[in-house]
Amino acid sequence: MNLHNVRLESTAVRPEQFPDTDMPEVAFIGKSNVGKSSLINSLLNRKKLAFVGSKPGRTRVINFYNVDDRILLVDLPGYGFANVPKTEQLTWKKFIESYLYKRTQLKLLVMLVDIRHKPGENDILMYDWVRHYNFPCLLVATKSDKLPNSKISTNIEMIRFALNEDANTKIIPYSINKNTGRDILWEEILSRLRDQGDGSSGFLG
Ligand SMILES: Nc1nc2c(ncn2[C@@H]2O[C@H](COP(=O)(O)OP(=O)(O)O)[C@@H](O)[C@H]2O)c(=O)[nH]1
Ligand SMILES: [Mg+2]
Repeated sequence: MNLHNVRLESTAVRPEQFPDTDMPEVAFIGKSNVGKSSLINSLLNRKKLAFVGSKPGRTRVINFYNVDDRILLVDLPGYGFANVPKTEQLTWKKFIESYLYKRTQLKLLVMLVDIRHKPGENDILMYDWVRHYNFPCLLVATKSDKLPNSKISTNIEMIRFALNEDANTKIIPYSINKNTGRDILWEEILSRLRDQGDGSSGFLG
């Protein structure tokens, strides 16, 4: 990845608007405000490509970022809004599911949780779904700069325990301010895409 050619490929509010490409997709999922868009910017070395909100946003769009015409990074709308009407939540759920269930280009999920907090009910539901379908997924604990270093491993263990995972499951602490985790996450993403070995991923090597 040389990241020379990074751009917004498309923005979808309906499944018909998902881009018609055969690039492998890596989708970022997690609570609203957990840092999905920031993480995408950080991975891509861009400051303002993906929209970062100071308040929990209510965007219901899916943004696809084209990375060197090799991969699409997909910024999914966050779950777990307070004060969102049930009908709106249901629409959101259906939209996300239309992506997660049907998108054959989707090769890997990156699920984000805030390193400071125990994963919530929605995180656990999401992660149960991932496990149920045995979906390739990397776990990232965001905002690690907000914790003293001495607490990082304790909180990683707390998250691991809440998600019912064992010591073999990597959870990558990440800080967009300190760039912590960036190299490891890129490595993991590329290696997981290569491992898919579906014949179309050879170009990643
Ligand atoms: N300190 C710190 N703040 C972060 C980090 N990642 C995201 N944020 C902040 O968290 C807020 C929400 O980020 P955003 O990327 O919009 O979250 P999204 O709703 O999941 O896309 C913004 O104010 C970001 O600046 C991080 O690693 N460290
Ligand atoms: Mg966002």
